[in-house]
Amino acid sequence: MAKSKFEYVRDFEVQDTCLQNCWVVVRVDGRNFHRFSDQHNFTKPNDARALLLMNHCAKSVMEEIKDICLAYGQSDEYSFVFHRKSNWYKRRASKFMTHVVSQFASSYVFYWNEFFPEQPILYPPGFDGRVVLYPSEQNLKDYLSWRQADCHINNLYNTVFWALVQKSGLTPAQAQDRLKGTLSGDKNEILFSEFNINYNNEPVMYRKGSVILWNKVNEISKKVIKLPHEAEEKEVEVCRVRNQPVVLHCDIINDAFWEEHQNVLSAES
Ligand code: DGT
Ligand code: MG
Ligand code: MG
Ligand code: MG
Ligand code: MG
Repeated sequence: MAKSKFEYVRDFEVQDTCLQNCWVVVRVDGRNFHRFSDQHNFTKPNDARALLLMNHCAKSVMEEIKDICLAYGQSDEYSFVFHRKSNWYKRRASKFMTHVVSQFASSYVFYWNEFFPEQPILYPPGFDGRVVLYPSEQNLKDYLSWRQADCHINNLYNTVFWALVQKSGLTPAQAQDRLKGTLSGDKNEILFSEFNINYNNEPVMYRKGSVILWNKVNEISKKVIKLPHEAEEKEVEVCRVRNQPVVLHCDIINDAFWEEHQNVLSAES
């Protein structure tokens, strides 16, 4: 077919192929969720509804994009890891990033009501996205450890901060002042001695964030079949193995996690 004289504009598009053999991570993060969480009355420091909605959206992303082998989320962010051998959309970074972020954002609005039945969504939230390539398994594990360490540091700080504000009546400025220069041991101590809170007993989803992996489950469904030599139709049970994303709340910094889930990074697809 003859090309139009306009076709040349295609050449203005740039190649954005992700380097072969690297882990591709897409991280999405809520835009100005400081404001969004305030306006939608998220409980402080953690809102279980909001975190469960984030997990649900991440599962929905994985159901749509099977080349994602693992996801990790905390606060208003989620990281999606594409398998290093993935050739989805010929590894175009813009495809990876925009599909993940748009699927995530539309899911967030689509499923909002299920998680916030009493809180109408007041305006359309946005999410940013970025793509980062990690060339070695260790780099990828360190990336995920970095996000989980971030979760821990922020959550410990926020837990003490809001205890000081909500239970001791300090103003936010006073609480901030009180925590200035404290180490994590000091924060644990304040929680324990002043609020009788053992930080390690706080909900594990808040402390560790959420990891999503694929898990094989047996799915049993009923099917009506008609055998050629029988007059009547009959109902039979059909069992098939289905891959399903499952959410875990556990430590991913120590080797134990990777030893337990060796196939996650080694599988070819
Ligand atoms: P950004 O990402 O630069 O557009 O700006 P923000 O405001 O989204 O900043 P970010 O992503 O660094 O921080 C996440 C904000 O979301 C932070 O202000 C706290 C809020 N947030 C996240 N999860 C919760 C929650 O469970 N409860 C409450 N109250 N706030 C939360
Ligand atoms: Mg944000
Ligand atoms: Mg930010
Ligand atoms: Mg964030
Ligand atoms: Mg198209």
